[in-house]
Amino acid sequence: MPNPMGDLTGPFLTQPNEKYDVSFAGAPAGVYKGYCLPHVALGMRIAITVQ
Ligand SMILES: [Cu+2]
Repeated sequence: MPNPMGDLTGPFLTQPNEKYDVSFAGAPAGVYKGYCLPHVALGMRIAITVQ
């Protein structure tokens, strides 16, 4: 991950159970915080823990 402070973007999912994969291979262990752009005004946040 060359720019861990940049946007982590993905496809816009609109149907239940849709998914996409993101690799954190090689990323330092820690908690990576982010938000859901369509719902940021509603406070939707994420935290991904890399162990
Ligand atoms: Cu959302």
